[in-house]
Amino acid sequence: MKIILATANQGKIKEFKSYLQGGQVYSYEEVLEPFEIIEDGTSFKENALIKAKAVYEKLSDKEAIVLADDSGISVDALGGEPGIYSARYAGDEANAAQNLDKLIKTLKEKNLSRTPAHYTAAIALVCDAGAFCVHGWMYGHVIDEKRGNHGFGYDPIFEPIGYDKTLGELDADVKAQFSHRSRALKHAKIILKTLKR
Ligand code: ITT
Repeated sequence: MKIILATANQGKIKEFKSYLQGGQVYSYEEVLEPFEIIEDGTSFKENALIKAKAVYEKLSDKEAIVLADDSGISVDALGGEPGIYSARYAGDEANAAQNLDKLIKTLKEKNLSRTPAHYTAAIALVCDAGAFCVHGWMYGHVIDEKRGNHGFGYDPIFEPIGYDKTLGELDADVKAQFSHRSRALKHAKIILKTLKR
């Protein structure tokens, strides 16, 4: 089973490759010339499907399955922000560190030192049998300071429910047990089995 990941995010690629051990898993940049994908959907699901379809269209190997992940963090006290705009929170060209710093700054401005938040992942699968999408969530709190450097993106400020440590401080295998991405991937694996790939 050849799986092509329609993501350029190195943190996601690392997690997918570890969660899908045993399969032939490649990032799309390993098999295609780089090209821009415009994520103009209004939900995680729409954006995940846009990315997976864009990559599948360019592939010459139509037997492959493309997986895309659109994800983000939503803070209840900020009305769900940054949500689907998590990758662009500090501006269209912003990097992960700038997005994280902006969220910390916003939390401090609102005196939110520890407040409920959750991650969402929509995983789209596109192959010759059609297009599918599944979701996973991870609930917890965000804090207004960075702790630890494991994971990526917003992980240094996110404490999963039941932990007083951030994902930056916890080992990758702890995150793998209940992350939004691994939960969505459990559903995706059922579809992969049904497709007998
Ligand atoms: P691709 O579109 O190429 O996949 P991207 O980083 O732009 O890469 P998204 O549009 O899905 O991906 O944005 C996801 C944002 O949410 C991005 O800022 C991530 O850092 C953050 N994020 C998603 N999952 C995360 C996780 O498990 N840990 C930390 N941050 C995460």
